[in-house]
Amino acid sequence: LDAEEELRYAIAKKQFFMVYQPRVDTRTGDIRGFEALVRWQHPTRGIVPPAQFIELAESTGSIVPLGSLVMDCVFRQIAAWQNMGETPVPISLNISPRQLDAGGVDQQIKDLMKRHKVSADLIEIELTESVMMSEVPAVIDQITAIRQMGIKLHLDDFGTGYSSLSRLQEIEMQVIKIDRAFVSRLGTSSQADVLVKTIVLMAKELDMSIIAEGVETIAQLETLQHLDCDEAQGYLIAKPVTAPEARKLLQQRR
Ligand code: G
Ligand code: G
Ligand code: MN
Ligand code: NA
Repeated sequence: LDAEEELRYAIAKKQFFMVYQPRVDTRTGDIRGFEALVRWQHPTRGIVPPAQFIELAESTGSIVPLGSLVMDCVFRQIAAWQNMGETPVPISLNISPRQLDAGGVDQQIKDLMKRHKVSADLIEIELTESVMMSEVPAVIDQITAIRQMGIKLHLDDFGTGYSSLSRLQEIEMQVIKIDRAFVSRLGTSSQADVLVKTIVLMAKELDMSIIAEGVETIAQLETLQHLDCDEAQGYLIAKPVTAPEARKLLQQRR
């Protein structure tokens, strides 16, 4: 099998599972939500991270059935936590440009919400700047429909693409995630600090909340508290963990 066939086979066999990385209130440390991240449970290679297959999935179109698998898994998990009586926090899903190009993502989410009795405040969607800058009407329509369902939109990897500020306002995203490239440079130069400070101020001005990604040190977290950044995510707080571990974190940390 070549890589493309192998991935298609893996999707058909559902060799994937989700891990969950918490994001916390910068001041209190309380868990405010989890980001769902896909992993490939490969029969011989072990656990394969998305860096090794998402690009191929996108270029071959396999991201569409894989994305469906991911959404299904996440909604099932939320329903399971609800049925255990767990006080829920929102779970965010990454959606690739290619999934929106294929269409129907809004309807898929609507159906899953209904089937699993998951309310709009428990699911959030992470989109990159390139998606947000799309001029394709069908893509814009899906994003608008998702937002109108009451689902919060995160602008992922902020600062790495080309967001136009006017477009930011138009689309009405609720959350900005500052890319870890900026977070990792915090404290190394006054310039890096000013950059993050400016992004935080801009987010507040636009009435968006702000999450710093890739927080790895206490110094970075303290700087983010000082800059009034709302939430933090990263290895300092927790690596992505399995669903049972995520539940344990939730019971300990809020
Ligand atoms: O988990 P990890 O940091 O290795 O993820 C790397 C990247 O892969 C993330 O930045 C994210 O954009 C992408 N990714 C992870 N999980 C998913 C998923 O379920 N769907 C999509 N479309 N992308 C994902
Ligand atoms: O593009 P996206 O933001 O969805 O990517 C999330 C990815 O970043 C996940 O694959 C996750 O494993 C990784 N990640 C999460 N926290 C950290 C961190 O503190 N440092 C680094 N280097 N990577 C992180
Ligand atoms: Mn993300
Ligand atoms: Na990111």
